[in-house]
Amino acid sequence: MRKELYIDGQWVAPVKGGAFEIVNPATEEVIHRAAAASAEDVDIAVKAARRAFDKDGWPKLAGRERARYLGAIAEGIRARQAEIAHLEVIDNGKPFPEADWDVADAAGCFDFYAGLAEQLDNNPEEPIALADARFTSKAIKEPVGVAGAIIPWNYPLLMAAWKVAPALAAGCTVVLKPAELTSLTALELAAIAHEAGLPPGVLNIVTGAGSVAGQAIIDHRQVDKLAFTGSGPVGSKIMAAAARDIKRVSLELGGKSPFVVFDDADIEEAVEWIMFGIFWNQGQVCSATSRVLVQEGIYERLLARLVEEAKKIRIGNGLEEGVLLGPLVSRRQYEQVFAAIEAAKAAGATVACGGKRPAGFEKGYYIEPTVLTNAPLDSDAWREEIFGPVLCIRPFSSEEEAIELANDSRFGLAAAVMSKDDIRAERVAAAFRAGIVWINCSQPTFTEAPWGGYKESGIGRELGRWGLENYLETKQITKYV
Ligand code: TAP
Repeated sequence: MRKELYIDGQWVAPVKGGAFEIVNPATEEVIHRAAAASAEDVDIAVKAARRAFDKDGWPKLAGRERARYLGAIAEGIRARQAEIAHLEVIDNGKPFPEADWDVADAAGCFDFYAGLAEQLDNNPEEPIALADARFTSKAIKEPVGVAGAIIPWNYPLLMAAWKVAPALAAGCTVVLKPAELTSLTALELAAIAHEAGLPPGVLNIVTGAGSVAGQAIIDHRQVDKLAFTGSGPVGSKIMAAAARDIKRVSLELGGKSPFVVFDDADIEEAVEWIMFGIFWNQGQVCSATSRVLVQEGIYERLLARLVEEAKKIRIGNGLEEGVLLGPLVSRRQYEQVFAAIEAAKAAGATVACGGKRPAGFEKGYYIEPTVLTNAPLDSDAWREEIFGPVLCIRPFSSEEEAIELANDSRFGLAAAVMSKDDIRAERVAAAFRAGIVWINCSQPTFTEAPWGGYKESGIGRELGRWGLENYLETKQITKYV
């Protein structure tokens, strides 16, 4: 494992020589000491990215040439899929099959954007019909420049892929900072990009603290665009920093996403999707459907089945076979989630199941799958992101009430509805104020489809062709003929 920063195509020690420890959340053991980048290191990385963009010709390469590098990175990830998934488990805590899936998806993301890079060659310009015949005009797309990407710890490699792949496809160069908690697979990505022969400076990966390395990226005058996934407060800081020199910004922030289940839904299917929607990745998912609304006719039966199934979930070290729920990512996250459960109880919520540390674990940041009922509508438990395996559930009577409750949130990342009545499901889907809507399921995510939120859940869309647009400018060229 690497103990250095990847800057300008080389592994380098941080200027000030700092380091920080990475802990396995299942064992609480220190598994790595990573390099802590300072503002000086970030400055060197940004200048390398600037040179690669302005002078070395990365943006001038044909899309198909950039696609070859992206394809090679995808291949490099696949060639070491199991090894990288193992790192993700010991770093983040998630069960191995989930990590394995994430790694495969990250490779798929590089392949997808390789395809879009090639397509840029096919549509280099769009003619514009002008009313004034003395002029001709066309629009072309150009890369934004140097992109600063800051990512969270819940999907470490995948979040890196969601930002690096479209940025490189568009012709941008990148400085990426992973979360301190989970830096290991980003360093592997740097090694893979290096093996793929990516030119120096095109991708730079700096590990380190958000308040130091992250802040230095967002403050840097030579960064043209910031792409961020993480918490709302840091998202606000990024917008404020970007406002100073009008950097382009895309933000994917948190949510408190509703899942509306009508009384014609199959209870077993609903329970399965509800559990997937909140317990996958220990509930540390921005789009987790953490507020479940169930029509009153089936509420009691569904709740009973949900509690029964939640209690059966096998908890343990993500490396053990059959484990479905691993530890939370860090002691801090674990304490925050417990504090949220305690606050929910104090506000009047009832713990239908979970709410405790599971028995038999001496080490590790484990929390039982938790279902809360009676959380008051004005409580933090109902309104704020908990980012753990904690679900709030309540009954509703009418479609109108369900939509009102679902949309009564400052967030608008995702929403789900389940009903056998297709017309009703489509109607409710249309009424949700959210960027991602699932019908009869929760959480399936596709590289081809736009991902992002309404309201305080963010700005801009990642993935699909929308993800590429984040890294492109539009230029008008008009000629007097
Ligand atoms: P954040 O602080 O938002 O961390 C996300 C990223 O931003 C990390 O790489 C972090 O670096 C970096 N960062 C922190 N301060 C920064 C600054 N001043 N300038 C630039 N970058 C900065 O999230 P967290 O503290 O890990 O988690 C807190 C809560 O955020 C969670 O409980 C959860 O509710 C929410 N969260 C949401 C998401 C998604 S996907 N929406 C993901 C993670 C967390 P370091 O961590 O290395 O310091």
